[in-house]
Amino acid sequence: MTWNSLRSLIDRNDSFLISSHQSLDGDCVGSQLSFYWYLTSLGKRAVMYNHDPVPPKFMFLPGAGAMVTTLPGEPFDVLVVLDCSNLTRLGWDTGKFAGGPIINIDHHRDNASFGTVNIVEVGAAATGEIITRFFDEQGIAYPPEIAEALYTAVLTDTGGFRFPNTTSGILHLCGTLAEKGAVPPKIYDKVYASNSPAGLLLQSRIWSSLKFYFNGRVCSLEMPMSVLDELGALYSDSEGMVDITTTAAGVQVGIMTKYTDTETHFSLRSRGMVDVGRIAQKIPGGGGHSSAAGCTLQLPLDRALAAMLAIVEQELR
Ligand SMILES: [Mn+2]
Repeated sequence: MTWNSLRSLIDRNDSFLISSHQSLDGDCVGSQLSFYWYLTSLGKRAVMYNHDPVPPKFMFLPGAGAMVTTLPGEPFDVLVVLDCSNLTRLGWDTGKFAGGPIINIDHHRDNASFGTVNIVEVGAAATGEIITRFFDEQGIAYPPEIAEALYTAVLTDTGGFRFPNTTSGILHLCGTLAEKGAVPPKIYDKVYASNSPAGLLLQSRIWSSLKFYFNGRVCSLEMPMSVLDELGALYSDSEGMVDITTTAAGVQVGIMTKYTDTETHFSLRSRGMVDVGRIAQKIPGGGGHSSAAGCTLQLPLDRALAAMLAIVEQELR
């Protein structure tokens, strides 16, 4: 039923602008590449535009070089928003699409159902999972490079098959993607073994900030944004570090801050006992999943961290 409304909206229109949330992750990139392929295979005009550039580790995916960070001047019939819970999180002004058709495909539970067609499955491990099922259930045959893009989406949103969303269903789905041409060790190598020297130096600097709170139930890391320029490292070089904070025995919540003099961003992780999505939602603009979420406070690090720790403390077991 839902697929029908998606397909008929696509059939009725000719041009599509595809976008995802700020700070693109593997699910954003893989979902966009697969949906872009689908639309262009139908003879539609499509552009992938995002507020942020593709992180270098995802540039191995064929077509990633076509993703742009400048909003094209020409009009589009339809806005396609993938893996993004609301229009604000896109990070760019969607005003010119107001009142027009919007396709919204996502798995974030705080999705605002802002689309004309909303395919929001909070039980899906990744937006790439939803798109894979769309292709498979509709008999849409895709080439190996699209299987690779979709596999990357699922791999990264399951934390490399570590998060609680790693179910037998998702492993079967990835098996299907491997049969269709995704090569798991190649993709693992590109996504998780692609550190630059500057990236490793950045990580060593961030590790030196490691702290524990509340009898070891909370673990935190800190990254001043100024260190990126100092070391010639990229924001994305710190990705995944917050996931390691919750590998210490006894840690219930992992926190990573990224801060300037006036603003502190929090990445939050849980190993299951605490719902960090609920914590992030207490901050305006914050949100995410129960095991991985984020929010930003317009405060310097010390005051922001004190405020966050006070909220987290109430949720600890
Ligand atoms: Mn996702």
